[in-house]
Amino acid sequence: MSALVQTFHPGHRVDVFGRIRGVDGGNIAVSPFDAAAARESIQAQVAAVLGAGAVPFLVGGDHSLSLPVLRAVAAKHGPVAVVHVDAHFDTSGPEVWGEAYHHGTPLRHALSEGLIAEGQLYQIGIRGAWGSAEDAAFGEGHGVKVVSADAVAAQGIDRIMAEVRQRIAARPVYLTFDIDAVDPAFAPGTGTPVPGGLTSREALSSVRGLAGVDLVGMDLVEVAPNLDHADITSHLAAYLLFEGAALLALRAHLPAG
Ligand SMILES: [Mn+2]
Repeated sequence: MSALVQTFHPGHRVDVFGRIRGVDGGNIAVSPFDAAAARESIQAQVAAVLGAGAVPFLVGGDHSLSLPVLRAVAAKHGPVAVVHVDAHFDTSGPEVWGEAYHHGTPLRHALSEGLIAEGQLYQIGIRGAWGSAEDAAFGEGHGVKVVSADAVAAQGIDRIMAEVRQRIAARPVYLTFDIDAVDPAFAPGTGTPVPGGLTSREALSSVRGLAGVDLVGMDLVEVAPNLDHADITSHLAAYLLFEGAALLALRAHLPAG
């Protein structure tokens, strides 16, 4: 992505890849037939990245990816704060299709398994129609802080992220960014588009607004290049990952190398 994104961040005034070293770890090999085995493979390979002292950044792929990653992250750091930018809660139960594990359920399992610190899930960009009034109940029962896309428009993303940052304080934080949080006008290349979402500028600011936090991992999921137009969505995804890398650079103490 270096051809798309130069390395100096003008907002933070930091040369991101002068401060941190990044490596493309390639693809995680997973079974195409056995989802449980795929989750175990993902968890093991992310655990290896964490064990090497690196901060994993994952590019999906569907959002079911986040559960095994969070299992590995919590195994190292304990329960973490999670910033979840998405149109959807992703706390569905198995009642719809009879399957407990899919791209609509990773946050439900992460909460149930205690991978997320008490009161430290922040869901930003939520909107669209629900199955029923009960859709919000699971998160409410776990003290989830929900910021709708309308609230972002009304209050401003910078103010919202300042509050999130203050509540997270020194906790380790994992960022899971579903590209469908962004309005389909700015990110058409995704499987479950919902009108009324974040602008690309708000999306970038949602990550930039975490400056100073202890980021221990990130994923960027649900990009579907086959549904994209003129690489709009892929370019935004690359810039969102760059914003995440900039968060690491801000806290890096390593010399360039
Ligand atoms: Mn999602």
